[in-house]
Amino acid sequence: MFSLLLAFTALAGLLLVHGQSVIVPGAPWKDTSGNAIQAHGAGILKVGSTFYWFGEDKSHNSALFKAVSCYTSTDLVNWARQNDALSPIAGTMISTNNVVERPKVIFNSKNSEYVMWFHSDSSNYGAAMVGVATAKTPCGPYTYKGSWKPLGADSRDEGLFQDGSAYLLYASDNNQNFKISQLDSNYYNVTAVVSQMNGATLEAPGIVKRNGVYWLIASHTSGWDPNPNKAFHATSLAGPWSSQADIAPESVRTYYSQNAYDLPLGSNAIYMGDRWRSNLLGSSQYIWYPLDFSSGSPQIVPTDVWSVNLNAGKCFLPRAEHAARVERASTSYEAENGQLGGSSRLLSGSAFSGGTAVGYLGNGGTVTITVQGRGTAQWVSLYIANGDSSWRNTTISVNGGASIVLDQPNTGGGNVVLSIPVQLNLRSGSNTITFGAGQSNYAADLDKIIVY
Ligand SMILES: [Ca+2]
Repeated sequence: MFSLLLAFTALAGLLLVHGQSVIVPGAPWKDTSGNAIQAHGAGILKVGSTFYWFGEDKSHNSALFKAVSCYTSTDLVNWARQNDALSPIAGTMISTNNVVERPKVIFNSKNSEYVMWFHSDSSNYGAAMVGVATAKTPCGPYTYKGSWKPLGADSRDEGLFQDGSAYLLYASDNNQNFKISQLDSNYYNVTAVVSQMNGATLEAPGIVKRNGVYWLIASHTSGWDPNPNKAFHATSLAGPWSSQADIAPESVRTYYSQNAYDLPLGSNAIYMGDRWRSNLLGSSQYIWYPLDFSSGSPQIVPTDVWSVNLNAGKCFLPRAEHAARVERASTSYEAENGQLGGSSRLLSGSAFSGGTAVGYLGNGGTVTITVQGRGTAQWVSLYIANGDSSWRNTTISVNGGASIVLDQPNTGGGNVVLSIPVQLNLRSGSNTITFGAGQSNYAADLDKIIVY
């Protein structure tokens, strides 16, 4: 298991003005300059003690190419934006009318060169190519070498894996067959398919090697919408690959995310996914969770607020059930124990904590929950159910103050619960938090909240 110890300093440092110390999946992530991190479809490269995060800049809320961004961090929490690693070139396959997705970078020691591979496509995803670019420094800027179909076949979602040699992992043949192909010694092209999973319909691949076993983690194909990502294992990259296994309960659709990268950490790993928001792509969020291998098969540990001890190679999980271990405990409050107002009412459901949630919030229905605060800004996770096919939102008012609006994804069913974080300023001692007031639309059903 992951260490369940919580360093006191992890929460004590929560509000450092000049640095965050915790990872909050699904929150708006800011860089060290205070701007939204734009690095979707992530690829991570480690050079010395520095992590480089490459990704798609979707600040223009479009799938078309704007830039491959490059961020640096030494703690996986505080990220500084550097120069763009790759920028559009008119008249090529990386123009602003093209698609550049899922950039991944590896180091080629033979040429002392960083090599970036990405999904290179036309605006209608009909070209289905890989693109390659190179640089002498991690953030580049990279020099574009070209785009093509590897070995003449489609390549859309892709990743790279290094294990002595390097390999391209990619969705091929109209996303029907999944392939792993070896790269040449320069990492400029592929040489041969080493494994092919026919009919696998996999996207968004990553591989983690553990104790001689290769674990392929990938989603299936459902466009921007989430699906239950799966794990496959083999003792050789050439296979045979196992049948698929769950990395999370199927109903939660990988906690509304799609795999982007899987970063080894000690004997476990970190799952790094995207919560795509197709109609507002730049607001797509990052869902990073500990990936626990202790059961023998990788399992996401859904943790609202957590931290990483890179020296120990461990994730720290300040979960409510372990609150007794920590001085600044998180506390769970059932919504049904709050004060219902207007047309809100109790809902029964086996997925709800205590078997009950509060529904019909918004459009005249409210619930007010009294919580204890520490006199500072604190993370609060809302456990919600939204059975619609689209997102909802809720107003939140603390101690009767001005409301903020928190977006609430569809959870995949009215009896499927996901947690959504928000940071609220709480005073020391008792606070009231009111949900759903002053909005004409319905908010998601509220099961409980956890105050961290
Ligand atoms: Ca409840």
